[in-house]
Amino acid sequence: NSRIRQDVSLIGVPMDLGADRRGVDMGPSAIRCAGLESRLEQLGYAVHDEGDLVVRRAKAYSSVPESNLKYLYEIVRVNEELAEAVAGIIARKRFPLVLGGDHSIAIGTLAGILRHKENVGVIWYDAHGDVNTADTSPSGNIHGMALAVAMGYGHPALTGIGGERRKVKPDNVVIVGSRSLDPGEQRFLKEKGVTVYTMHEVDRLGVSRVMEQTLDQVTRGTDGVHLSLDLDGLDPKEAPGVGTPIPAGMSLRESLLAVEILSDAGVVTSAEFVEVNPTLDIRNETAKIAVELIASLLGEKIM
Ligand code: HAR
Ligand code: MN
Ligand code: MN
Ligand code: MN
Repeated sequence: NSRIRQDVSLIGVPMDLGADRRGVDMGPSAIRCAGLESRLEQLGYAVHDEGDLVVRRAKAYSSVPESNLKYLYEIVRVNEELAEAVAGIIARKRFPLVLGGDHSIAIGTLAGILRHKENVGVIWYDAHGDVNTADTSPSGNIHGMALAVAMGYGHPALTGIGGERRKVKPDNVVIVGSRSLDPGEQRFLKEKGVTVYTMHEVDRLGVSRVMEQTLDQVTRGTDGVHLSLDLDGLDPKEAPGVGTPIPAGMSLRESLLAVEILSDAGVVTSAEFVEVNPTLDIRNETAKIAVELIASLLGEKIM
């Protein structure tokens, strides 16, 4: 198999504030219940479970007076902690595997990674672009802004997470599987020159070409590759346990192929699996899919 030659550190982030919808905070628990740890141990990994970060429940709806950003300061606090934790895991030479939680946690994950890496390549597997800012967001939900923030665009409280630090360069980002991009996001992505393989390109080129081209892009001039996989990238018929399902998505087979291609390339240095919402799921199927994808990413083979 193509195992990564590192121990794995698991960290859960029971965050739902970025989605402004309860349930996705139970994602880490559901993914653990689906047997993640034993599955990785069967693959030969030493797994260090760092536990879950604490996310304080907001007493009442809170947004910042001067903008529509919901739960800004608690999201900042948790992401600061996550950045610290991820940087520590990398310092100990382990592979960081972050379990969400809503996608706003990618801000902290990437901030932690960028303490150690100059230029990280990012594969954003998602039905959405998550490149809104307060001005373009239709919802004020920070999970729809995470990728823009990682590139340095957004409210200073968000872009400042992790201190004065490097940002992800637009040229090192590839979005795969998108089929719901707000008008402001379409403009942003064109303006910054981010590579986007929408479902249209996936259907035309096929997953294998898309992933090969993605790999070319994210490894050119980078010193690591982060996979940020939003389970809503998959078709909701197969992965129903997500808060913002969009039809006509990546199939489970296509998604497995995508992570297998990444595994074979041996370039992924960190990963996160986000947006599993067990309250919307059917018999924990979406969490089980997350476990299948993680196992394949980390080298599990059919034979
Ligand atoms: N684009 C919409 C917004 O910004 C919806 C984004 C939300 N959903 C996610 N992110 N799960 O991938 O509000
Ligand atoms: Mn997302
Ligand atoms: Mn999404
Ligand atoms: Mn590059």
